[in-house]
Amino acid sequence: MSTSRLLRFAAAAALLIGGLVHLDLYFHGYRSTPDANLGRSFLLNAIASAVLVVLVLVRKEWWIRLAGIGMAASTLGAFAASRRGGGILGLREQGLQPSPQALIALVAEIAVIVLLGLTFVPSMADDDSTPAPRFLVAAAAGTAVLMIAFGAFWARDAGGSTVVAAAGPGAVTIKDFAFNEATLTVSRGATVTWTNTDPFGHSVVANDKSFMSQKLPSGTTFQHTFDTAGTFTYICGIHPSMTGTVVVNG
Ligand SMILES: [Cu+2]
Repeated sequence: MSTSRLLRFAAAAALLIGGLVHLDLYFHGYRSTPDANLGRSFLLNAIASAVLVVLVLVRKEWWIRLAGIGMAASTLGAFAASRRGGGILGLREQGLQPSPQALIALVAEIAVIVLLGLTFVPSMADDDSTPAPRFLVAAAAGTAVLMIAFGAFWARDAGGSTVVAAAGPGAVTIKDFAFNEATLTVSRGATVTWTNTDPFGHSVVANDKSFMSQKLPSGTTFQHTFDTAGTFTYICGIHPSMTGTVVVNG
């Protein structure tokens, strides 16, 4: 196989991994983010990745390879934007969270840029004029089937959560980027337990700072005992558009 074709083959594999990670994240949380455009951007990323995998595999035109680089670069840009300041589309993540998806996608997108970038180096652009071998066409078709299969699989199992939330009157479940119950009423002296059933980290931060959790990784809980009556509003410190209220009756 020619060097340039080998580079394209490896880049297509990296594009596929990046796309699958976004598809996974879409079905396991991000499709239910407060800002619907955030979820859509993950789905769009997966679809665009799948299309580019096929094109990069079977076509060698410079603009297709450039589109692959552009796609990976804009994904990295969005990744960086989500980790600084106010975030992007209501998403504010930290470092390499969610783990391990963030790290896998980061490595994959960088690999796409490097591998496709190398195809523009004249010494790498060896003769690649023979028609695409049959196995490349098969790999492209396999990619399309794989993306659809994973999408269908994840869409099907995304409904249920594996983490069982604490039962009882003083329980709030964090699921699909929301606090349930959004408004919880308890008696003074009650202890409220928040359980994060999302695959992503969340936190619980009172607007008046009277209670505040650390970042709660998936499956962990946070407790606070309400000793004074009143109405306490709180947000997720990572996704501030997630809001909840605890009403404490005297
Ligand atoms: Cu959150």
